[in-house]
Amino acid sequence: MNEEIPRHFREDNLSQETKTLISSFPSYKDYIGNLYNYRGCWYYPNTLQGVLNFEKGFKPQETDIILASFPKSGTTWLKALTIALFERLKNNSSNDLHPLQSDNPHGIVPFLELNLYLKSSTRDDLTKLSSPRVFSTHMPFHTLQVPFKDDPLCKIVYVCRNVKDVLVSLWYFRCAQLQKEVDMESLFESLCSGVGSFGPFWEHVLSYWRRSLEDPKKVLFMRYEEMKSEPSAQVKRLAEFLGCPFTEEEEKDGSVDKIMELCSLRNLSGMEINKSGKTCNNVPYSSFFRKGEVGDFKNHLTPEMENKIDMIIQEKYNGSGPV
Ligand code: PAP
Repeated sequence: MNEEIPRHFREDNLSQETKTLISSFPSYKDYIGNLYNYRGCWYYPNTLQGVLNFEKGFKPQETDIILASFPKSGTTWLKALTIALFERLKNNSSNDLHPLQSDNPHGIVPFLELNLYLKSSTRDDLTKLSSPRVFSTHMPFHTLQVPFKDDPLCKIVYVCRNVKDVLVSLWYFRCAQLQKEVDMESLFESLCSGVGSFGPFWEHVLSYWRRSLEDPKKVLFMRYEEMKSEPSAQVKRLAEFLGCPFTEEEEKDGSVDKIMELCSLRNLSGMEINKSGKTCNNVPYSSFFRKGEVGDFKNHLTPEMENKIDMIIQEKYNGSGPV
């Protein structure tokens, strides 16, 4: 298999146990490689190994914070905001380099299944991390909660985005990752059928949406579109949920605006580290920043594609979902 393909797509990291296990799982070969269905969600093989390693090895702490999303829904932005919200509580001198200036949000907040647990042999000692530990995931809620068993769940922030913009964003990202033109029609079909990495989209969103309704103190459901249309209110909402609300003084001295500016796409994408750096899975940091607009799908999808997606939304959410 092509070594240039990011590691989490490949299948060169499977234990014998996993090879045996997945041989009975539903599978599908797409334009990147094999996908396997585990607990109702589709994964590339090495990613699935990461999920299994996570399920077995992760020891949750009540103070943990997990940032969850379907890919291309605003993960990078949510990570940056969370980092900035906690960083402001430290009394660092203004000469100190802000963490967001020295690393990409994905380098600071690692993915559980895609980074920390991707390799079965080398695992960082996560108990050494200071509290609150902040992690991220693209796994659906029911898989994320496996290691929690009956323990109280830690705080989870889920960011959701209009599926049509997710599709377009994913298309650009895949073209950048694979360094070739990916067929939009196939990506569209895979999103609609649900047979794609971390799919189906609808069940993913619903898993967190339902939990956020049941347990709003533990699961915060955010929407990319609301973060764009009312950033200040959404940043304050996030800060409050994370237990670090803005003080009156901070609100007066423009701290909310400063955090929004620091985490803006324009500012982050202009930083040297984001122009030249790469993730540990060999993905250029620059590919996480593109237009960041709501409704870019109008420039890419045909009316037929839009209609089909609208019909699926209607069927899946039946008027009582998150959108
Ligand atoms: P990931 O799931 O691979 O981590 P994710 O960050 O969720 O990706 O999504 C990337 C999208 O968020 C891109 O959208 P676009 O393709 O429609 O442009 C990217 O531009 C957008 N994005 C990244 N950083 C920000 C930011 N700071 N503010 C707003 N949007 C952002």
